[in-house]
Amino acid sequence: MKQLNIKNIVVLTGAGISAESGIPVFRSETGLWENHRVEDVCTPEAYDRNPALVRNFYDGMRVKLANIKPNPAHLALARLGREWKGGYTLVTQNIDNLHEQAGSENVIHMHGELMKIRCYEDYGGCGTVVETDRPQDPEQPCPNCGKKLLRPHIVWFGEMPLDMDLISERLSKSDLFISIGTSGVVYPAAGFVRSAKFAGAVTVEFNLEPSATKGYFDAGVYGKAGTTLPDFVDRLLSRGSEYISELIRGA
Ligand code: BJW
Repeated sequence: MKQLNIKNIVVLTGAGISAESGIPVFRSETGLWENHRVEDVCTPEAYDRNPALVRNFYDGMRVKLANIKPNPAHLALARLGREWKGGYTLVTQNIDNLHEQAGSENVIHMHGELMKIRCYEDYGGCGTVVETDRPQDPEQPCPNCGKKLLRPHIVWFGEMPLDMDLISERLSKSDLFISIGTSGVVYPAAGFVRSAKFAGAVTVEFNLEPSATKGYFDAGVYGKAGTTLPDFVDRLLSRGSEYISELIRGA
């Protein structure tokens, strides 16, 4: 087997990393938008039909998020970002801000952010993004164009995820791709492991159980991310490529 020389790391996180902080995952018996049907809240068509329902849903989540704290897995990634000497990119599918609360910087939120609203381009808005920590007032004008067209800054099904060019560029240069707490069923994120493998990266997943894309991973670490990830980050920072070689040899 060729000698590993890991410089650039790309991490992808999903709902599972925030589960131990108390945010339910999407695809479980108790998850999935807390009894809302996905088509009632998570598509542009649903918003066209009933914007108040969709706004109220995200308003409720925003209020809950105010009392939720990062867990050891978020903290471990913040440490990795601070201490890794090579390139480091953290992409999250999550709309919560727990990575930032833990101290991670330059987080790429490919599915948007709960604490932001945006002037809706499809309705003739200008795309300006506004930070918010409160329930959305439909009468609030956009600070840039003045139109009252602000919507949750969330990527719904059928919409293009954010920062795809940047993510593709980072994946194409990755040496190690780490996926944490994602079921691997929602695209394009579910395809990132394949892109990373084509770029020659070693791939490792962290989950409670093998994900839908497990066949693309060189190694899997199964258990709660809050328990498994701090130890992994510790070893990666102290032993680098040598540790990853051992991990995939033992897989
Ligand atoms: C733990 C743990 C612990 C638990 N420790 N682990 C047919 C085929 C293929 C694709 C499509 C298709 N029809 C349509 C599509 C495209 C569609 C799609 O993928 N649909 C599939 C469902 C079939 N995708 C889109 O529409 C996307 N846009 C798009 O494709 O644009 C076109 C395009 C083309 C080419 C290039 C680029 C773009 C947009 C997707 C938008 C997703 N939005 C959501 C909602 C946002 C916020 C909200 O409303 O709340 O994002 S959906 C939801 O799923 C959310 C998540 O980010 C996303 C992924 O879920 P995630 O994170 O994987 O969560 P779960 O619950 O599924 O899994 C949690 C995992 O954690 C589990 O595995 C647990 O085991 C694990 N876990 N506790 C470690 N303690």
